[in-house]
Amino acid sequence: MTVATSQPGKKVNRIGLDTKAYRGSKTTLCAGCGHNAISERIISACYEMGVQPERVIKLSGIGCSSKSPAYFLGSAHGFNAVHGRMPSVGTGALLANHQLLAIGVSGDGDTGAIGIGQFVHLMRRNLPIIYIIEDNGCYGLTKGQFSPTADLGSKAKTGVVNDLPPIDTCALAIELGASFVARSFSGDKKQLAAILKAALSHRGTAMLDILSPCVTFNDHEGSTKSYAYAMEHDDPLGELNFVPYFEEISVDYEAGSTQAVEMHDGSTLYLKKLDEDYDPLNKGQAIAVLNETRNRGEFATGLLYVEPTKRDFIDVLNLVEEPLATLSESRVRPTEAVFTEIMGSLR
Ligand SMILES: Cc1ncc(C[n+]2csc(CCOP(=O)(O)OP(=O)(O)O)c2C)c(N)n1
Ligand code: SF4
Ligand SMILES: [Mg+2]
Repeated sequence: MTVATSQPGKKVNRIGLDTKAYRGSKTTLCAGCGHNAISERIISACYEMGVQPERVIKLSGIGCSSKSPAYFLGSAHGFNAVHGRMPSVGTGALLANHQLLAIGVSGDGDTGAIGIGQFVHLMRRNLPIIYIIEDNGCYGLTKGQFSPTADLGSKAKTGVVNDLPPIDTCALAIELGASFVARSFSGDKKQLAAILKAALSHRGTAMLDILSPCVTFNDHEGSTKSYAYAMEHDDPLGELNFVPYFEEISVDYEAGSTQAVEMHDGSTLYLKKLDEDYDPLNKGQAIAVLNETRNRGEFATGLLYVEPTKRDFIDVLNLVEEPLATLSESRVRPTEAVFTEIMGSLR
């Protein structure tokens, strides 16, 4: 277990750990890759929320994005699954021990192509997991082919034009039952920090689609997933301000223009609305706004949809409080008499 250090003058968080305890190995991704910026935000969010690293399980599939868990929370548990299979591995891990805090990192290819079947079932189960898609519109690891989130008409580095419409993973997740759905951009530190901290306070599936430019294969003119395009076409739904349950900060806000959403653990997310009267508790409006912004060639960012009190998969299954993984054999195995009775009833 990572032990709290109390050297004088050393900055530590609420559980006595410094930021080093939240770091992982040195990144091997390209310099400037959006995925690196997201790892940095995960490190700060976990530090600021006082997450115990050993309570975390990091999960991923295959891709540059899926390598990211190696670069944060070095003392957490980790499982780098087969391509597109992170949802089933995560489901198994959480059913065995639902006291773990699951952070999954996938890519737009890992999720939207080979993993789409597993993704849809994860969303409809509302498993308690933070599921991040590091979305660069291409298969970065295999040299930049279009992925299923690449926009119709966007251009690859080779000049090839994409002639298929994209899958909107946020619209899909909302439609299927995920209870916290947000979109952000790796270059927007403030928004991403608030979203990650709110996701850490949520109980249920928190699906975060984060635009994360691939500087090597998809950052040119004609791409709709480049840094330049993201900065020009990001349409934030409002300003987010997250206040964790352990901080007694009162936020000054104008009535009518700011909405307070109470999270599962008692933290509050304040949403200062911009021009639109957006309500993140309204599923239909979330889908409509996603469609409207996409039709304008823009992408809406911020908290798109939240249902803080929706029952998660662990509640639905009515699992016992103690993790199945640590229950004694005598509590998980039927006695010989019960077993004989069951077998008898099947004759
Ligand atoms: C079963 C299988 N099929 C294909 C591949 C080749 N492959 C490796 S990563 C990848 C796509 C990665 O794209 P994405 O998830 O978007 O991650 P990125 O590298 O862009 O972060 C593919 C097709 C593989 N490793 N395994
Ligand atoms: S190839 Fe692209 S996605 Fe992969 S590490 Fe480099 S910049 Fe990132
Ligand atoms: Mg990708």
